[in-house]
Amino acid sequence: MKMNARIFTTSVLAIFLLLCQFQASAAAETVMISNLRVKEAPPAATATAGYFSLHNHGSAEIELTSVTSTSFGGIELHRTVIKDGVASMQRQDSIKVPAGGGVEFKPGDLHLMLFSPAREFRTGDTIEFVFHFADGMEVTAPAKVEAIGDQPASDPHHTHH
Ligand SMILES: [Cu+2]
Repeated sequence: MKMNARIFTTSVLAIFLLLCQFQASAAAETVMISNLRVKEAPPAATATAGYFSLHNHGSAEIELTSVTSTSFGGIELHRTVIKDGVASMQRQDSIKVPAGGGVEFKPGDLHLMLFSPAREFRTGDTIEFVFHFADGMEVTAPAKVEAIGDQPASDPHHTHH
């Protein structure tokens, strides 16, 4: 009887591990997070920002609800809005991405607001993030720390006025 119990336990564990692997690969095929980067901040900074590209290769809409990292005390989804020449940041509850679509988190637009860094991060450091979606899917992605300017990258469509 003791032997049977052990075989049973081992089988359950094996199936569980297989399921985890399946879920991980399914998520990786559906969601692609690329160019994930964190803006280098001075040692005393209480917050910095993160940027990335997200593409939904699945056949259904996905909804990014939160991003977490053990390297920060708190993370919010923000959008910078310019109204009457004044820039302000608005917290977003979630970001929906249609099937086959994508969204760009970039300077001057959508960004991750990263509060209370656990330590000082320097250019070249790697920080791990977990992206959480409304359907329970989780995607882990590494970010590179970079010196990123506050202004959006120059857009060739806007160089001629
Ligand atoms: Cu912000």
